[in-house]
Amino acid sequence: MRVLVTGGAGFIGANFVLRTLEIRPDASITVLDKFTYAANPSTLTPVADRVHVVRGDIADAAVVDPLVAAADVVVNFAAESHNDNSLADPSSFVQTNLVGTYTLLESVRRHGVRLHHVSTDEVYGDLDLDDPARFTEETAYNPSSPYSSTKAGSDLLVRAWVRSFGVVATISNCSNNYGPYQHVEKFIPRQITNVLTGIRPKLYGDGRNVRDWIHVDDHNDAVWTIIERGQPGETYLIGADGEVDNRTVVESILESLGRPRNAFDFVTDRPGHDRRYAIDSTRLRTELGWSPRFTDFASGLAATIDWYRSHSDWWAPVKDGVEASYAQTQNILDREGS
Ligand code: NAD
Ligand code: TDX
Repeated sequence: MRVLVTGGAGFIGANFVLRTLEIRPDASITVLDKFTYAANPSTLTPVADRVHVVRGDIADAAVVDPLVAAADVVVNFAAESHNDNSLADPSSFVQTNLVGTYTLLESVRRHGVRLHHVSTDEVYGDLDLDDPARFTEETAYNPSSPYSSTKAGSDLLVRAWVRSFGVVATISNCSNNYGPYQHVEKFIPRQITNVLTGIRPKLYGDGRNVRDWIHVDDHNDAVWTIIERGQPGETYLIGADGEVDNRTVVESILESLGRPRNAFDFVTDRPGHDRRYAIDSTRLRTELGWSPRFTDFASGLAATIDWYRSHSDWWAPVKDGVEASYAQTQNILDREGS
């Protein structure tokens, strides 16, 4: 199978490439990636001789078209993915998440190629902490941020191209991923690398917001399950029953690294901060037979902490810049709040 992986140099896409080489050695992989700040070229260096890497933009039809024409399936991981960045400047989110997805859709339509579109549970908005409900495939879209609204828009484009033009596509909406090769702007790697570099972890607001954590390999195995067994035109939710509040995550990281559990700071909250996400993945489990392998978040987190501890060469070059940018954002939020 010839697989075009867009966004294959980012966190989840690169893990998808590495795992595919392991479990489907016959697959022929091409990566199309713009190599924004979020990509780390060194992630794919060890497999450079087994993957064809193209530097380019999913919103550039001239680049996209020949690559799509030469593929059996396109798996779209390419996106602007960080909520905090989308609050500072939404423009690249509109461009990549909406115009980029549109460009891919027009190309798979022209060439009759199958698409799997990777999306997020954030399209459903948030839940109260005490709400017994979880998101299902039937939950109404209600996104909160520029990031999640552009992801929601991209999903709706895919659905419309399926219905109006007969494009063969599936969509998955997954919960929060953790694991190796995640950019240090994101919550878990930020706090691990903060502790490793002598900075106190930073918790937004009251720290009680809940995320539903899933290991990135479980997400990517689910994506393969949907590519192979999913019904064209359908949406599948991916989650591993991993609800944990942010404060508990930070306390676990501190404890694992031998620091007092209270050695963190509360900082000004993210504007519009979603309270809780929770996925009901019954459909994926019962209809397609997928189940997660990493069912113990504590041990998955411990392995992730070990990975960051032993791979400072991967993250250290960008750590100071990320923290400088967060400090600037916090100053602005503090000024606006006072
Ligand atoms: P990431 O930011 O780590 O990686 C995104 C990749 O896309 C980067 O390599 C970047 O260079 C590339 N890219 C950005 N704009 C591009 C463009 N215009 N053309 C080509 N490449 C471009 O993101 P991630 O965390 O790996 O997320 C991948 C996908 O999974 C996204 O669609 C995201 O919405 C979705 N998702 C992420 C999570 C999560 O917890 N991280 C959860 C659910 C869904
Ligand atoms: O320093 C921090 N302190 C903090 O308390 C950071 C960076 C985050 N947080 C909180 C905000 C969230 O409640 O931690 C939680 C997780 O934050 P992020 O890592 O920014 O993730 P989130 O906003 O939940 O979105 C993630 O999951 C869904 C991904 O970034 C998205 O791409 C994906 O769609």
